[in-house]
Amino acid sequence: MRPAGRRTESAPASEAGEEEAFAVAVIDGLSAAQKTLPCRYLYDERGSELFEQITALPEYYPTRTETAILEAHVAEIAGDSGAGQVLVEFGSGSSRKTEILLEAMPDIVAYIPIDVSDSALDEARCRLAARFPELDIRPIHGDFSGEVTLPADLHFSRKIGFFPGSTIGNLDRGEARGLLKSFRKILSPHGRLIVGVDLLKSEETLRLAYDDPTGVTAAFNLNIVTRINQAFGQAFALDAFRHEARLNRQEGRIEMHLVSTRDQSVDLLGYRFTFRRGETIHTENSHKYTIDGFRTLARSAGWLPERAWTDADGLFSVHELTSVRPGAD
Ligand code: SAH
Ligand code: AVI
Repeated sequence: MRPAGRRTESAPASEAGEEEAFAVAVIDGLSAAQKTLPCRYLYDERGSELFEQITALPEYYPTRTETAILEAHVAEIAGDSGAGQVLVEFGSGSSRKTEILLEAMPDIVAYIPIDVSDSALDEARCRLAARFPELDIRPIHGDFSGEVTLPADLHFSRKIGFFPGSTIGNLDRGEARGLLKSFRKILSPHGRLIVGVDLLKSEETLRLAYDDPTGVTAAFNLNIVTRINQAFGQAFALDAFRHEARLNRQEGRIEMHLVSTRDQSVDLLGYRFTFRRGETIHTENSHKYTIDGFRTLARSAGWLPERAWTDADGLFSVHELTSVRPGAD
């Protein structure tokens, strides 16, 4: 992973590696029986902008609800942060919720936002540096599910992890368990993790949140195809795909798909991918949990669930986890 805090270095080798990894993911995903693309590729500069627009939609309840929970319980959530601690955020995006925590944690010495979106990291770093001039901000550009190496000089500092937004819901349950385990190692010893988790709710609320009438979520979903076109040539006709949000009750998740509106073939990276009318590319899962369901998952990953906070309507939850067996597998 490439540190993005000091943006003086350019890393062509790493960028070439990233492009190759993207190409491999596209070829693998579009070759599968159910075509798929990894949802982290939704977040280039445009994708991050569109996600920010989503967070402001009246239909997209998670952001405002989680923000309100954090504001209402910040003193408890911040806990006894103690001097010299480091805040590590996974999938930090705009880092707006982080500001709530940082205000209540004046003793945090360093903040490490980790994100695949360079533009989001940059914007957040500039804004936070202006608001918290004493804070040492060390962004890491990369995939939080890959190998994450924190700066060596912070190795022995106590760490608090922050994983808001229900980004954990974008992984299936097995992957989420693996990710929670790996976060425990990253934050060890004696790590503490604050995780935002979206809750199961009515079909209507979920559908509207993931298929808003103004079409921002549709644009966010379609942007993954635009990104492929920009990286590898204008292979996809954008008007030949439409956004669809599907509720998968059995898996307890809402899925985003891009539906082919006609029979077509797409020539890309030396391959020909054929689509029947109605066939889809599955671009994202967003799993929803019950409070107990998430606590069970956390326990299975070696975390001890402590407090959980929710809103009056039971839409969203914020969990405090502590490390049971520091550093253990
Ligand atoms: N934490 C913010 C943003 C959530 S959107 C909030 O709560 O509003 C999800 C964020 O995670 C995006 O900024 C996206 O770029 C990032 N992201 C998604 N998958 C990632 C991955 N595998 N590794 C690192 N960042 C990832
Ligand atoms: C970042 N992630 C938790 C969002 C979600 O709700 O699954 C991404 C998103 N997809 C569609 N709208 C928002």
